[in-house]
Amino acid sequence: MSLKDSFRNIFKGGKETVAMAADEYFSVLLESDVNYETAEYIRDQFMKSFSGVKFAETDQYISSMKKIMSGILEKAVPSMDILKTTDHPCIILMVGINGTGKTTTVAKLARYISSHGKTVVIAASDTFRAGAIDQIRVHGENLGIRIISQQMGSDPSAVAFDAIEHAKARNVDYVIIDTAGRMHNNKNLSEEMKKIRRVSKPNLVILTVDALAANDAVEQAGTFLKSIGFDAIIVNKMDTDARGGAIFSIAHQFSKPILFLGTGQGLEDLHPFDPEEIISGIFP
Ligand SMILES: Nc1nc2c(ncn2[C@@H]2O[C@H](COP(=O)(O)OP(=O)(O)OP(=O)(O)O)[C@@H](O)[C@H]2O)c(=O)[nH]1
Ligand SMILES: [Mg+2]
Repeated sequence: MSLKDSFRNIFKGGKETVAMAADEYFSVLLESDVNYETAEYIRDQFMKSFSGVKFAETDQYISSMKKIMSGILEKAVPSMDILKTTDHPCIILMVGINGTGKTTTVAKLARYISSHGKTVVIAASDTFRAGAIDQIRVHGENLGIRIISQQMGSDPSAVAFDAIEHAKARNVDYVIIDTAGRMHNNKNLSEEMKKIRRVSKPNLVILTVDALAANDAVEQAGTFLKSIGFDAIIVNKMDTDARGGAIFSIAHQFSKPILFLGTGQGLEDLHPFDPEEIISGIFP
């Protein structure tokens, strides 16, 4: 059930104490893929907003929840605009565990940037997975964007380096580097990622997370944060997250800006992160 529907069901039983309402909200949050720490934070804030009060009106409960949850998302609104950069070329490194939508997001971002009149080159630095180079090449052909690649198994850092050299030589505005989907606990892959980072000196490292993986995503991203580091997040597969709680965990746990939301498999399915849109979907 969606957060919106579950929240609506809470007060069907009639008048409730603040503590009862807090507990009900808490269980709904957990059931809707909000992770434990974030749900606890919300409950604490809720209790605080009614300190010294035993009973309140349902409307007051709703409006307190709305304010707390909206505050969580507001903190993740980016202050930067990737179209307004002074770096030239601006080097963007895409990282994330396998299947979270890195390659698709590289293509979506390239489309977004080039549709605003900037030039882009893509580095096919996933030389690890069979088919990865062809996948990004097809996107490049569709978009009319140059892909720099070598054969499978070659050094991903060398591919990134080539793409950056290409951009510098031809005055290309952006370099976007796709990388292999790696397990966060795979040490060799993690070392390789650090090497790509060292060699490419990115201006922006973007982590992709999968809204469906919800609590896993938080844990995975946490491991990434420690080992590689990232500057911003793109949350993918928002279109498939029926419950809608994951975004709150992601926003609350990382204190990193959420640049965009992936809302489908198409290359145009990249939406700016807009807390108000999400909040009004939950509290109509
Ligand atoms: N519904 C939906 N599907 C998505 C979204 N983003 C990516 N996908 C799909 O998720 C699958 C994996 O996407 P990829 O871009 O290949 O993910 P990846 O992180 O590059 O995967 P690896 O390279 O294997 O690590 C593909 O089938 C994509 O079409 C999204 O926002 N919504
Ligand atoms: Mg990929």
